[in-house]
Amino acid sequence: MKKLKYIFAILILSITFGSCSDDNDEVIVESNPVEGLNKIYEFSEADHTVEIYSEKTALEVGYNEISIRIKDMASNKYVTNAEASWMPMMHMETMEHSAPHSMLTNSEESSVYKGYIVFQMPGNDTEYWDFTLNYNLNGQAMTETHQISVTQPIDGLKKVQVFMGSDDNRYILAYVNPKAPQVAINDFQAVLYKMENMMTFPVVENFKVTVDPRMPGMGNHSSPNNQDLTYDAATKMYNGKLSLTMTGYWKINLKLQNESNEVLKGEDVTEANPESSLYFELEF
Ligand SMILES: [Cu+2]
Repeated sequence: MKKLKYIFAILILSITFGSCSDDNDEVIVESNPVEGLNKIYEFSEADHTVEIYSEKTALEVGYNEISIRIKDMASNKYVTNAEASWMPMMHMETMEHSAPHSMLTNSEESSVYKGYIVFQMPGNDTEYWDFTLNYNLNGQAMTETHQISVTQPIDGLKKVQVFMGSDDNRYILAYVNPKAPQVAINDFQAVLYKMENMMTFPVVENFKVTVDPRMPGMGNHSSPNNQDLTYDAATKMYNGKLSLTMTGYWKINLKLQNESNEVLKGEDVTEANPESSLYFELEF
């Protein structure tokens, strides 16, 4: 998308300038690969700086897209061959555990290492998160661990569920999209992980999550044309459709089903049962 915009900008510029002068074919378009993102951390070392960006203003419980840039102070350039990787870790009073996370990739923008982390819980006065970054800088392997702050979402709405399924496995289901919900049929996206142990969270493939959005403040009415979340191997995420017929508070009732359509968590919404024990919350 960014590349497309870039190409578009060049196209427009070349048309604009190309038409009035011939010697102006060296138009330099400054594109900012972290435009619109918030720089939430900057870790300065003697010879380089690590910048951490997020769409949000802070790291929150739930799904967080994170972009990282490493600036080499000697050349004053952002590093494009860092082969960066990361490992989030929570240090609790009685134990340590990691969090579901993607790999870091700079395939979109060569100087931006992008990925996501699903934080299951916030830090507090005595328990904290950090992440270890591994990368190459001028042929040297670097490892750095930085403490980070993870808070509950400012809006207080539930966007991640950590739960035990009826198969006795522990799962983590996190809301990804829509980021800006509309009164429309929205593209709905979520990620699902199994907690194998404190450090290992494999992506769960080929399960299904049924979708039943309701407005509890308005007689618990539903909406038409929702589509259950199904697994997409290309993105390793679950895609479906979320129909929102008006603005306000919605509870998105969910049911997790395995490949045999056995329900592992959640219940149908009925007259007698107004909500599922598995849900996300939305307000817009
Ligand atoms: Cu924890």
